[in-house]
Amino acid sequence: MFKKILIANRGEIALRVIQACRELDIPTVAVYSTADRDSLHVTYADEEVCIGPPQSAGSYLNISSIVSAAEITGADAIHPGYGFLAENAHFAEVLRECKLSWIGPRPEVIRLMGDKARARQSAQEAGVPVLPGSKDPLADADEAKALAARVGYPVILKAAAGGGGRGMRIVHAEKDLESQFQTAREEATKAFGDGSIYLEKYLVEPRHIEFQVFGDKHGNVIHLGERECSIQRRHQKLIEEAPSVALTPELRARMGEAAVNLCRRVGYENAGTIEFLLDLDGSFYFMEMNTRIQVEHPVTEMVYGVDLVKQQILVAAGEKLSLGANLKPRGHAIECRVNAEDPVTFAPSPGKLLTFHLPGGPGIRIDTHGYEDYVIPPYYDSLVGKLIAHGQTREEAIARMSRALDFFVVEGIKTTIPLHRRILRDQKFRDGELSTRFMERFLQPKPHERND
Ligand code: MV4
Repeated sequence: MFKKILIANRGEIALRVIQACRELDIPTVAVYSTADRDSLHVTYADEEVCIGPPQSAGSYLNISSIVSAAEITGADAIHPGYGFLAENAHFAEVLRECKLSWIGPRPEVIRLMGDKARARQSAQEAGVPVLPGSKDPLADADEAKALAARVGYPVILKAAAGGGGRGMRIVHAEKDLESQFQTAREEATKAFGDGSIYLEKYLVEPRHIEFQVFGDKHGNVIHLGERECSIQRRHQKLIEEAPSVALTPELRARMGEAAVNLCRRVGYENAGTIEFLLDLDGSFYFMEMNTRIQVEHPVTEMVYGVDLVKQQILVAAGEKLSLGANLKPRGHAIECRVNAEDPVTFAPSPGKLLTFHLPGGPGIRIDTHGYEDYVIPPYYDSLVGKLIAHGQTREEAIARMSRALDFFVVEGIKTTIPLHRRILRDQKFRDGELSTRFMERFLQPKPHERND
C-alpha cells in the first residue's frame, strides 16, 4: 500500500480524498495556492505545501511544483481528484518517469479517451452503439456535407479535442454547414491547438445517462449502474440521480454490458464514466468517456454502499477489485450542486460565508469544504458543496432533499439553493420527465410572467 498520498486538488474533492486516506490509515499531503491558505483541505491534511499563486496555471496546474511537493514530502502516490490535471495524460507520464504512482488510468488510455473521435472509434470497435457519423476526423467542409447528406439533418460538429460540450456546433440545414464547419475548426484550433472535427447525427431531446465503471490492474471490470444527469445548464450539471427512472432492468443490463465491454477493450484501470445519450425510443448511443472520479460519484456511493475513492486507491496500489459479486443497489439518491452563484442570473458570487448551517438527519450527506467565516475565492469553480439525499424510493429521496434544502442556511453569498428548491417542486421533475432540455424549458418565462 502507498506510504503517503499527495492530493493534487482543492475544495470538497480534496477533503473527500483525505477522508478516504484517513480510513485507509494513509498519511496525506495537501498542496495549495496562496488563495487557499485557510482551506479545510490544508487544515485536515497531515502535511501541506504551498505550490504557487491563486491562478490555477501557476499552482493546481503546475506540474513541476506538484512533483517537487511530492518529492520534498516523500509522497509516493498522487490523487488528482476531478478537473485540473485529472485527465492530463502528460502529467500521468511525468509521474511514471518520476516513479510516483498515479491514482488513475494508464496515460495511454487517458490520451485515447481524451480524443473524442478516437474514443468514438473504440466504442464502435467494442460493439457499443454510436450515432451515425464520421469514422475519422473530417478533412474539409465538402466531406462534412457529403456525410451530413447521408445521415440526415440535424447534425452536430464536435471538436475531437473538446468534450463536455466545449467546441460543439449544431447544424440544421446544408446551407449552414460550410460556415459552421469553418467556425468550429477555428474555435477548436484556438481553444485546444487541434482543429480536428467530427460529425454525428444530432439527437434533439435525449437524456444524459452515464454509467459508473471500475477496472483494476488484473483485467477485472465492473459497472455500478447509472446516473441520470439530464438536469444541466450550459453543460454544467445541477442535479444528478441514481437510478434513472428511464431504464428498465433489461436496458440497464444492456447499457452496463456495453460500458464494461468498452473498458475491457481499452484496458481501463480506475474509476471511470461512460456517458450515453438515451433517445425517446430507448435507443442508446456512446457519447464520451471520463477517465476520472466525477463530482456526482456520491449518488452511486449512496445507492451501492461503496466508497469509490477508497477503491481507487486500493486498485491503484494493485489490489484486486473486491466489490464484484455482492454489489446490490438499494433505494434512490439525488445530488444537488450548491454553487456560489446567483440563482437567477448564475453570476458567480464569491465572498465570505457569514452563516453556514448544514442540514442533517436520515439519508442526508453533504460533501463540502465550507465553514462559517470561510471566504470563497473568485479564482476557481463555484461549487461550495454537494447535498446528497438517499431514500428507499425516489419520492422519499425528493422529500428528504426538499427539507434538507429548506434547512440549509447560507448567508453572505448567493447560492443555487433557491433554484434547487424550485426544481424539486416542479411537476415534470417529480414525474421524472427529464431531458437535456429540461433547464432550458424550466428557465423559460412562464406565459403569465412574460413582458414582451
Ligand atoms: C450530442 C447531443 C445530441 N446528439 N451529440 C453535450 C456535451 C458533450 N458531451 C456532447 N453533448 C451532446 N452531444 C449528439 N450526436 C447533445 C449533447 C448535449 C447534451 C448532452 C448531455 C447533457 C446535456 C446536453 C446539452 C446539450 C447538448
